[in-house]
Amino acid sequence: MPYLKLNLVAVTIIVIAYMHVSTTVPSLHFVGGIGGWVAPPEPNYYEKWVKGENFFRFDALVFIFDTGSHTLAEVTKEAYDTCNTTNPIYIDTWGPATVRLNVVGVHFYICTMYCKSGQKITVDVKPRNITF
Ligand SMILES: *[C@@H]1O[C@H](CO)[C@@H](O)[C@H](O)[C@H]1NC(C)=O
Ligand SMILES: [Cu+2]
Repeated sequence: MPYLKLNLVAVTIIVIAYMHVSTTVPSLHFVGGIGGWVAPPEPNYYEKWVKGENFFRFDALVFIFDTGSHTLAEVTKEAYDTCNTTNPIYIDTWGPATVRLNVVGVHFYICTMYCKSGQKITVDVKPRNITF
C-alpha cells in the first residue's frame, strides 16, 4: 500500500507544519538578553526585547540580577502602569529569579526599585495547544 504510506507522510508533514510554533519544547527567556534585568540603558529597552520574543505556556522567564540591587515582582496592570509597588501579586527579592509561565494571558512584571526608569515588561503568554 505505497499510496497509503505516502498519504500518511503528507498528512504528518501538514500536521507538523500547523503545530510548528507551539510543539517546540518549553524555552527559557533571559529577560533583557545578555544585559540581564537591570535599570534600562534606554527607555524602550525592555519593550524592544519583548517584541523579539514569543512566549508560550510552560516557558520560563529568567531574570538575572544581583540581590539587593533589583527585585522581580508580578503586579496588576494598574500597578504596572503607575509603578505602584505597594501590594504585588508576587515578589522575589533574591536574584537570579525564575518565573514559570503556567497561565495563559497577559502578565506584568516590574522591578520595584527601578520600575519608573522603565524596568518592567508586559508578557503575553500564548497557549501551547493546537487549534485548527
Ligand atoms: C497602590 O496600590 C494600593 C493597593 O495595592 C492602593 O491602596 C494605593 O492607593 C495605591 N497607591 C497609589 C498611589 O495609587
Ligand atoms: Cu531594578
